Amino acid sequence: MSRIVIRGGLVVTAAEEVHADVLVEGGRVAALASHDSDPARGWTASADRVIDAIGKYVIPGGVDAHTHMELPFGGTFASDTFETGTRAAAWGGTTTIVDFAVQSVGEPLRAGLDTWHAKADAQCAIDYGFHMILSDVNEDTLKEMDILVEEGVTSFKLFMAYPGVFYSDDGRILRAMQRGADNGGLIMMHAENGIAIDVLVEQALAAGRTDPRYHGEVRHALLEAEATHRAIRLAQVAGSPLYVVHVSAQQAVGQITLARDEGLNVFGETCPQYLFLSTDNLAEPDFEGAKYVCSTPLRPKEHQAVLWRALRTNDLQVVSTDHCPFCFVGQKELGRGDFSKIPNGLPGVENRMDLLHQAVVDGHISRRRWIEIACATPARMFGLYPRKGTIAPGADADIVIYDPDAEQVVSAATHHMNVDYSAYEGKRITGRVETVLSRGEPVIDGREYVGRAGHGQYTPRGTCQYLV
Ligand code: DUC
Ligand code: ZN
Ligand code: ZN
Repeated sequence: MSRIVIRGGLVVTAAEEVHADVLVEGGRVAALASHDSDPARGWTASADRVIDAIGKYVIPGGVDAHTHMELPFGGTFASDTFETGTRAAAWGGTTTIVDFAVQSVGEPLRAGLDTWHAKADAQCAIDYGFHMILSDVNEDTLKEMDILVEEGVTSFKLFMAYPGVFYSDDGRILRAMQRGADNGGLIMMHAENGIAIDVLVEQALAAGRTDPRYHGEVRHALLEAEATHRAIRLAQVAGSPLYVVHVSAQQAVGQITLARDEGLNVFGETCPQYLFLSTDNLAEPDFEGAKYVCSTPLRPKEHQAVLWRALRTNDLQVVSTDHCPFCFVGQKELGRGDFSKIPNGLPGVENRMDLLHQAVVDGHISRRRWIEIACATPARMFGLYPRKGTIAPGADADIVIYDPDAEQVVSAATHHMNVDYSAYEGKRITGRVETVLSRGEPVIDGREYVGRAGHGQYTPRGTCQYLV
């Protein structure tokens, strides 16, 4: 059994920060001991490998609970495969993703899940699990939900947006929530009023408002807040927990805060794009704004402070990426002259841990909160803790050696995602991943990729660990 010692770093988890040496045995964390204490010296003497982490942080690998590798959308596919996307994730210090398998209308859940297994099998550099997108709630698929929960697919995304594609009406949503209340499945909601949005899209296009910035205008913040409110009340009626994905509008945060103050099991996620980008990006000239088209959309800058505050006060609990990359050339360009044809989604799986470290440097969040919102809470929310999301005896040795002082400039020229632009091009960041272990195996070693497609294992999940 291989023994690795990570020596001299500051171990940061959601719970504490301690100068400790970490012993990894057989792919798991075996023990922590005070740096250079007698036991730690003993491990070092007998280790197969000692990783020097002096001056570095030793943090749990990131858990990105919201990615869309190879997602079919708007007549094209998200440009990262499971191979390229999980490799890029590792470069950015993420060691687990939870991607979304998609049920097509008229098909069983099983068919969608099998398709996503086939896409990911033997391709991934890091471990992965699946949520299931429910596009067609009916008697059969409700029964299938029970089976999937038993198998470790314990969360189901529903859409109040995208009529005719992923959309579910309130009755279907209520039924899925009632089933989730019974079987322990967590309902994840894309909360935007898609019926109203489609009216506004039609009106905008008819009036000649075709540029990317109108994507942000028609997807009104109040239509996110209204849908968030409705989802919360439907979940309350069903007696089910609710996880609202990609929250971007301050009015939607307000609805979640209210629900949590009422004691409801309502949770919220936001994404780096809503914390660092804004409608100013959507308004960039020469169709450059298309690079920033995603849904929910980017909001005016003023919303950012509300999102940061909600992350500090735990009104929002998770930062995931909603990684859904489309190349500018040939993909985003499908929407030249009609913003509604721009495939929705931004790349980011490689950038999340660094951007959130920058938020630590900038004083938005503490170091431990960084690890909490990016590692520990997503692991708990989606039934992966304590195997993932922390550094503790028995946990998988998914560990990142992070240099908090390194300077980097984000660029498509140097990133590893399979997409021809960066949403954060030119942004200066303090902090950088140096080495990444996945179950004790190096994936990134001193800024060199040493991983392999197929190392990453499918990871069935338990149910949400936050329910009260
Ligand atoms: N939002 C996006 O931006 N892309 C894919 C699906 C979604 O809900
Ligand atoms: Zn969504
Ligand atoms: Zn998504």
